Amino acid sequence: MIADKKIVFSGVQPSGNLTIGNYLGAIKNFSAFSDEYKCFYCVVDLHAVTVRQVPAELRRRTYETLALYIACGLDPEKNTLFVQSHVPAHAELAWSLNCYTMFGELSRMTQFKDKSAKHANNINAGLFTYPVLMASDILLYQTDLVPVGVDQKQHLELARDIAIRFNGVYSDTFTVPEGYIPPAGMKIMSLADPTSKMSKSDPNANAVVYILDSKDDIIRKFKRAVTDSDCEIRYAEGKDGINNLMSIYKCFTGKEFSDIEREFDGKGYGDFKLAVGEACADALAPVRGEFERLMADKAYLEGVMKAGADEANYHARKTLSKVYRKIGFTQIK
Ligand code: AQP
Repeated sequence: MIADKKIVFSGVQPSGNLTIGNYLGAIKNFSAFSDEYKCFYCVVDLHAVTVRQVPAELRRRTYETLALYIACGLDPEKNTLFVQSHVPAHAELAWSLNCYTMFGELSRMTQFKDKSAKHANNINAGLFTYPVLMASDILLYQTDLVPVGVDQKQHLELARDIAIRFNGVYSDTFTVPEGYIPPAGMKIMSLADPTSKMSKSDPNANAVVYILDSKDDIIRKFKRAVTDSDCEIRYAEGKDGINNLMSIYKCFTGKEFSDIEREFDGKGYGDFKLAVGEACADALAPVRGEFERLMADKAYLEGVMKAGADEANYHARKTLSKVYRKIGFTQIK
């Protein structure tokens, strides 16, 4: 608790241009917590280097991700917005928690298996211990609730297991966090292969809709989306492409699947794809405008980063020194 409020933490990697998966599964839901909870939203740049990044691009995307947080409705006065590498306690706690996490547990993480397959020439130790850094991010703030897409469920469960294990050895130290996985938008799939997750690092730009894509690009990408040969707009097993488009349409319009089925009864996939593209582009247009305004004001973004880092550092250091005391590290004034 901070000032009688429960705590929310979440983060996004600046590892590419953000997608509507990142938006619908995570960022769009963040602002709903701002009034009731004390919220920490982080740009997790330390996580991003588990995959090779071009330094100048990583720097630019860190600013862009912060600007997108704000453009998507996160008010820096109400939320602590910060960059992970500005708060050294994340890396420090991760080292200690590595020693309370089992090799076997990390070996079972599906994201490690997926990313190792994708980056076979760079299966580094950071990729393997990524979930421990994520646990540290969450546990440092004594987080109660973590809003994430369903792909992060396994990592979140590991964070809970680490907290419970540490608390069991040393007495209560960490709050054991709960996940918040949004009912809609939990997993947005690739437009080219609707059986795999839409990811910002997908090399096929046509498979991915970026938050900052132009209206024309968004409509063009949806027009090319893979569907099926059955020509019926119906949410059903085996219709992965249509199910994905219906989920995206639902997220942007608030309509239920049954209403969508009625709306497009007797119509073809072409009409439906155009409607999904337009709903998506219209919903994102204000975000794009606000993003451009913010990116033109670097000094403002740096002010937000600095204020966020100061506040995050204060809370993170409190937890870290508690952890160090419990472990038995000596402390000097
Ligand atoms: N397709 C998705 N559907 C729903 N939620 C998603 N998220 C990501 N993709 C989808 C959610 O976005 C948040 C931030 O994700 P991240 O940047 O930390 O890493 P990620 O999950 O690995 O996202 P990407 O886009 O797939 O990045 P790359 O390609 O760099 O690995 C998380 O809450 C995630 O659930």
